[in-house]
Amino acid sequence: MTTADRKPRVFSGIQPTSDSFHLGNYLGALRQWVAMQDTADALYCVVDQHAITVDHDPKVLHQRSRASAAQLLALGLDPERCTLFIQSQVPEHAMLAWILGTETGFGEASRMTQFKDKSAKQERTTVGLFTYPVLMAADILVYQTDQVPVGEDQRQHLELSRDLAGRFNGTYGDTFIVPEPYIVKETATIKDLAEPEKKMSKSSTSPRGCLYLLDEPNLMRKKIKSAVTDSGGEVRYDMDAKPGVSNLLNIYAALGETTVGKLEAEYAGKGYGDFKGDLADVVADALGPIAAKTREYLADKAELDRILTAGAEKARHLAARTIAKAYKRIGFYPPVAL
Ligand code: AQP
Repeated sequence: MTTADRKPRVFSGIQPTSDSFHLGNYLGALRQWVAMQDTADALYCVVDQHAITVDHDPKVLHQRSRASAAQLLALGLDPERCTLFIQSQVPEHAMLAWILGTETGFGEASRMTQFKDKSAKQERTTVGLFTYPVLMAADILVYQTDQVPVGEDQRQHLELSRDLAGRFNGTYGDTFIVPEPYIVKETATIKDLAEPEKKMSKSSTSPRGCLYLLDEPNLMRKKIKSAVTDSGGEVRYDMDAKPGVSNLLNIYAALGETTVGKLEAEYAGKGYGDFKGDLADVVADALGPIAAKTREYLADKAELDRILTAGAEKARHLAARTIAKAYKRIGFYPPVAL
């Protein structure tokens, strides 16, 4: 079957490295995941194998993988319309990562900025953290993915995936689809609320900088109201001169389903106080219900795990086809059936 005969294949993953996803994850990626269920053949994955590239506690990792899946369902992923699974349940990702690692230049991998950032924060840096982008390429290529909805911070890794697909195809013959990034410009990088020159991240240095989807609505309101804004009281979009207000405008436009231009007109002549107060309500209304829905999914662990196992079986079926092709191309014997 060619790409023209089928819906575009979409794949993306998220790490279970915190108890709750944050607003950056949601607007940068997860909202697109939900929307693309209807337009694409979508596979979404909780990438627990990526999560062990930094220090972790096995028990906590296991709980967070399940809690991550529950949040994804609470956000609107529907197992009838997409394939949702846990990465480690599909060993083909790691099988392909080994092959792709042998195609990756050491210098090429050394240029990955996420490795530089994350290794600087760790006491102990591992080969696994270094080869993270190769595993990510395998995640994507093993499903013959057309589009990958991610935030801007993943663009460089996506480029590597494209390069590896093209290189393998050129050397061994057509094997992989070369994937395209799907990055929504307006929400490509949601900034930290306390330090708007940095991206919002769970490793924020300020407790008010990162807005978690499972925060209590009142805490969400407080975080928005105490967000760093800029000098001058004008609600105007200017990412260079007014990064704090511009970030809030992007968040408001995305969650309030309006545009930055309309918001600028609406708040002309009004101060930051009114603007932040209204945004606080928009955020709390949009995200507040997620916590209760997540708890509902977590209340029936057996059903949740059944959904994930069914997703992994579906995913594995597709991944095994690519592995068979790649193994043949590279000169391996086929994997034996159990
Ligand atoms: N601030 C952001 N703006 C837009 N998109 C973002 N993403 C992450 N932060 C932002 C996107 O979320 C998806 C999942 O990424 P991840 O698995 O790397 O998530 P994370 O580990 O939770 O990201 P953090 O918080 O940024 O981690 P640390 O603190 O470890 O660096 C991806 O599509 C990503 O682009």
